[in-house]
Amino acid sequence: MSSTSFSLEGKVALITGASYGIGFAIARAMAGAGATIVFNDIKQELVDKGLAAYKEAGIQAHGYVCDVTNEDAVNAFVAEVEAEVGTIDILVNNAGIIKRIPMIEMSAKDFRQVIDIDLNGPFIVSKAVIPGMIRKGHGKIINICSMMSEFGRETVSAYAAAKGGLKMLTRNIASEYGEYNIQCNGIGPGYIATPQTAPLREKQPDGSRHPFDQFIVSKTPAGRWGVAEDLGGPAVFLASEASDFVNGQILYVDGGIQAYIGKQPS
Ligand code: NAP
Ligand code: GCO
Repeated sequence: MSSTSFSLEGKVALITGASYGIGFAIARAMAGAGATIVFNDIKQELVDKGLAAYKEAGIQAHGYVCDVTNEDAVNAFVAEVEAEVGTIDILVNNAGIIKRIPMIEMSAKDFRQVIDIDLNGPFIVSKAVIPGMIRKGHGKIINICSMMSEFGRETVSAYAAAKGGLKMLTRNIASEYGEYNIQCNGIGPGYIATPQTAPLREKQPDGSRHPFDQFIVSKTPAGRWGVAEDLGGPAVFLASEASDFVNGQILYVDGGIQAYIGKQPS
């Protein structure tokens, strides 16, 4: 291992759904390691908001409007990136949604939408990007999985099914394309304070903390929610040459929540 093993200089990194949240934090960390940042979102206003945020952070990012569930749009988007920026060396399948609905109350339409974005999306984007990685002779794919790749809980059946599937898609891409020097791994964030989990941290009418907020903090050895920036270093590692023999793994960045029985309620 050399001093440049963690460098991303000269690499083009596509992070999907990265106008804000975890995707933005991962992109910012990768830019700090030298990568050229490309991101997409489904609305021009969000892409513009993201471009402004990257610029404020001193990052000259390339933003595109693209829905990861639309295969024709994704193929056109990737071709545009390859023409305008360069062949994609690093792909972070970050775009995702969650719908918290008790399973027997959830419509098939809602279930399908979560699967479409959180599982079909990473398939579609990876399928579009891998041929370029094969031509280049290397590639890094990082799928943003979840603790729900391992656990279930009330109201998140579609999300857990999608993220469980994404864990196995990660292992399958690793198996099928490892021979082309493409490594595919996952990052499994714990509970991270982003807009996606804001409903779980809302103050109660009496000013007390949300019960789920108290639960997660009591189950995390660090005694706190993660922040998006906690994911930057692990993502740079999995995007760099330092992880060239790491393949098909899910790296959980959860503050130890999966190792801990939890603190006795006070
Ligand atoms: P977030 O704040 O809700 O951001 C999700 C991003 O994905 C948004 O920019 C969203 O754009 C974009 N997106 C949604 N659907 C899209 C589509 N069809 N095409 C393109 N972009 C799309 O979520 P986050 O907390 O940063 O989470 C990012 C990833 O980490 C997700 O995959 C999530 O499942 C995963 N994760 C989150 C946590 C956590 O605790 N926060 C933990 C584990 C895993 P719009 O705003 O336009 O919808
Ligand atoms: C939930 C949360 C979780 C987190 C994350 C945990 O409702 O349980 O949204 O799903 O987003 O996926 O790793």
